[in-house]
Amino acid sequence: MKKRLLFLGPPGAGKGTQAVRLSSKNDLLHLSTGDLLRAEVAAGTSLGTQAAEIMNRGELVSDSLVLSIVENKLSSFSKGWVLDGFPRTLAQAEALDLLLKTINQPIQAVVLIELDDELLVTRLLDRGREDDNEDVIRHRLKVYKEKTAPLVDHFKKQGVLQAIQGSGDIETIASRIEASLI
Ligand code: B4P
Repeated sequence: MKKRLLFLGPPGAGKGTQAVRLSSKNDLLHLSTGDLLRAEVAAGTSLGTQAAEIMNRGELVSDSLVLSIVENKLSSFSKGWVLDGFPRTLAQAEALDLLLKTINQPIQAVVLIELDDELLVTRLLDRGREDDNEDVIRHRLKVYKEKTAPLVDHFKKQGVLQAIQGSGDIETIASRIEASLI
């Protein structure tokens, strides 16, 4: 199975849900920039205070802040990893390309989880995290389309993109993902 993976998709598509499942089953590092940022917020660090305000508006945290977090984690782990919610901008994708080249760990697959906007909104309203209210969710979808969706072409050009239909139950989607990674 491919072991250096990246999960891409709109907010609420299930990146976190599937990345946790796949990484624990296969002993891979799960690196979620959202979780790492929320840990900084919970710890009350100055980075967390800056990030909380941005996240609660549905905006993206700055590329430099996110990159510093990722570089530290990724360089120290070579068994395989699942990147979840990172990169989210072209600048982050280009920085990641460079980092992976330096540490000689190329991406083997980018799993794009696709789902209709209305289903995304319903799922996130059910989840009810601090940044999950309808106005903020719709703003996050807009930011996704503007800033993150261009990464689909970026990774398509690298020949690593696998699109997965994100509707259905969690197990069904997990099976689709595993089948695409053989
Ligand atoms: P993230 O933490 O990445 O969260 P997300 O995109 O909202 O959710 P995800 O797609 O992982 O959905 P999940 O599995 O939880 O980002 C939060 C914020 O952090 C961003 O808005 C941004 O501000 C900041 N941030 C993070 N990374 C950044 C970066 N690289 N650069 C800048 N800023 C960054 O699933 C959603 C819900 O659906 C859950 O409740 C789940 O239980 C449910 N669900 C999942 N699969 C389902 C299924 N098959 N059927 C029904 N429900 C399902």
